[in-house]
Amino acid sequence: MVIDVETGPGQAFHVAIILGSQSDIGRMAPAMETLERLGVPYEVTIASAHRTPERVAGWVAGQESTGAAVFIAAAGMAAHLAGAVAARTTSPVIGVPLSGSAVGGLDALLSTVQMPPGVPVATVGLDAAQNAALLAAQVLALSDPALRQRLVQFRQEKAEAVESAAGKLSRDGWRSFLPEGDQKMSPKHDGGGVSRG
Ligand code: RP5
Repeated sequence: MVIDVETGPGQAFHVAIILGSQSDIGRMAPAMETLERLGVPYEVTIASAHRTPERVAGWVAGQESTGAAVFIAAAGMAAHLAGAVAARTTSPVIGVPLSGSAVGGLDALLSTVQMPPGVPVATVGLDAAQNAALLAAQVLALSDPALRQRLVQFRQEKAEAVESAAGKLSRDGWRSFLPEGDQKMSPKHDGGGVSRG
């Protein structure tokens, strides 16, 4: 699948996303959504470092030849995928370790982050699909001022959400953030804070 958003002359680079399994799509959806929101072209595929190693190699080579500037590789369990991609390209590779295993994703985290010297993988947090997309977009923005401006706007929206939450807190109190049924939480369970309001 190729999503080509606002690509014009001089903007041929794209982000190449590889998922270890179709079972990873739900956790990685925020990466695709974020790239679309930022107007960043991307391609996405499924290939496994263990089940289809040749497909991984062929896809990475194909992506390099068609203008992939950054790779995002997401996998769970013994997550060798980001390392396998990094072994085949000198472009930046962002690894996303995925949770969901019997050990809660610690296996994927260590497999992705602990690369041996010489073949780096820029690892984001467990299931941190949006951060992977933002980091990839920031790399592309080094040579794309319009994208950089969209990233600035994205940060501004995040800041406004914090300002809005802080305003609600001082206006309506901390209980207003709790679900309806929990708003009468008794003082012994409220963390012991002293209210001056
Ligand atoms: C990894 O193994 C995949 O990235 C996935 O997170 C995990 C389980 O894969 P499935 O058995 O669901 O295909 O390679």
